[in-house]
Amino acid sequence: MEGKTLSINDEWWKKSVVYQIYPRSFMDSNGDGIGDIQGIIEKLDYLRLLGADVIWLSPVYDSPNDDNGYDIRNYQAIMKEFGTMADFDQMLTEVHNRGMKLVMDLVVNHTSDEHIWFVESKKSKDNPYRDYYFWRKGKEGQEPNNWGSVFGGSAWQYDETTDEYYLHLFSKKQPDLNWENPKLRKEVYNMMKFWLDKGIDGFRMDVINMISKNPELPDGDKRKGQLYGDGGRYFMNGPRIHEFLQEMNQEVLSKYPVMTVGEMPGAAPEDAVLYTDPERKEVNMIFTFEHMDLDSAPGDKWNLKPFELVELKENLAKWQTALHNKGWNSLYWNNHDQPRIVSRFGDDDPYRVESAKMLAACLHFMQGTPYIYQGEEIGMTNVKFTSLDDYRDIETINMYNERRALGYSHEEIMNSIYGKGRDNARTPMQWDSTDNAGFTTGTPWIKVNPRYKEINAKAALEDPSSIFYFYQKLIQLRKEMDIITKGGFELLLKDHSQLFVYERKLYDERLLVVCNFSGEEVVVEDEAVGTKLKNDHVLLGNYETVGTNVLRPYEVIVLKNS
Ligand code: TEU
Ligand code: CA
Repeated sequence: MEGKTLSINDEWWKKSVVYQIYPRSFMDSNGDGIGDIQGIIEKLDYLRLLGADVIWLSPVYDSPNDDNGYDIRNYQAIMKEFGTMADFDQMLTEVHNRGMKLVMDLVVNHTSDEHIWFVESKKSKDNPYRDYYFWRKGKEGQEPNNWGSVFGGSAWQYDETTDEYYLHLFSKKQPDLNWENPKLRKEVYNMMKFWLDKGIDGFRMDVINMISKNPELPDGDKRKGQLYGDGGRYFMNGPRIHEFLQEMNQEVLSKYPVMTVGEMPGAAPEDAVLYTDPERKEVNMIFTFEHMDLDSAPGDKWNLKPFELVELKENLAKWQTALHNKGWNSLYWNNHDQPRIVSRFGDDDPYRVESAKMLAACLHFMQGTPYIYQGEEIGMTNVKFTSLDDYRDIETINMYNERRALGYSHEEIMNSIYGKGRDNARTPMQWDSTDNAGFTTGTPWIKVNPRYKEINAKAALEDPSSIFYFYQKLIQLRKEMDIITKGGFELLLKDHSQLFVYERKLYDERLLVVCNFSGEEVVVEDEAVGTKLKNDHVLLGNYETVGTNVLRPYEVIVLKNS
């Protein structure tokens, strides 16, 4: 595969829709309660029917699962709970046989502490692998700096063997790799080629804008009441990030017809222009977190704040405008780290179906590559387990224990978990109304959301007006209508607190997207929009009857000017 010349249609990812699989929760084929690769193979026809072009597969590599696979012990072996390398090879062939592509998760900001590189590195200060990681002496008996870990506590772990601390921005079992070390970078590039030479079609790159740290590792600013400093400005979008990404592109990616998406917490549109400008040969697109932080108090996702539609519109419009004809957007509401969007920005009862469709259309008519997270296409909702024992996510459990120690009540903390816990997205995929939603014949590793009786893929496939077929239509339109992938974007009624209205334009074509983000009827008073609602041709709606300028609860209407 190396040395393939790229042709103009190598921007295939601009017309593609990506479906994210979180393998642990997708489909269990052998009754051990854990999703696996054979289970994925069983469901590929379902994804083909939906129309997904690309599958983004969350990590399936050998891992002790401290962070459900985002702590990798061996990059070139398959986690035994998920199956074997032969299973993987079979899955890749089956995906390609259906005309779909497979993008893998590249987690190279850190490894597991059980990775051979770290096992060696911690043995002694002069071990050849010592500077594959960040080791520092403490300061006056304290950690080397005041950074906190994303998963709670300090970002430094003391190791008495060599009387030094190692850096872990995430869990203690996820030591950060030192990208300043060219030998480490070479090892990563060789690993990437191993997977690309198998024929995979690209990478989603985990917190990839964290791999370049400010070499001084300075203390972060401490917010009032916070135990640790926020080192974010010293480890996100760091001094050598563009150099590293361009080197990775030069050494590896440029040799394959692949798609890349960088997960970039803390990246703003002006960063994204640099990361995704095709001339700079870094990545094709990035995941921003800005729209996912709008319902959090600054700096702490667990302190809930109601989201304001005006802020959401402003943010998404900013990204559409900033990257138009400069770079490329990813478009997402959901993933394995985020609560389910229908419970978050929609209404999971009684307007679950209407709001799920409205949210889907609002996103899919924008410019960029849309990502559908498993279960989003059937309107799966958040879950409320009463006991912490039913939760599995290290981030959630650490936060619970930390806040209990700080005097927060159980109810307060559970409310934060109901609103923002990552396990909202990790309850098993709901395939049908049989036990455990048809996900497993065993005991699931995490409980199934009790709403599976009404919300499941089988019911969706049997209902022509289901959310599933609405997504199928959106995916199809993206292929048929160049205006969706190429047109300009203009936000209308920007101060309206209930309506999200925008226009796409390409030459003399125009699409008008009118979304009611509220559970009330809303009259469109704006004359210009009202006239278009009356005269333009309705392309898509989420109510049986055709809309007027009185938008029903969570109604979306998409109109074409010709
Ligand atoms: O997530 C990066 C990340 O910052 C998120 O963990 C986010 O900050 C957090 O979930 C807020 O709730 C990536 C992976 O998507 C995530 O699953 C991993 O836990 C993390 O990196 C470490 O690999
Ligand atoms: Ca299994």
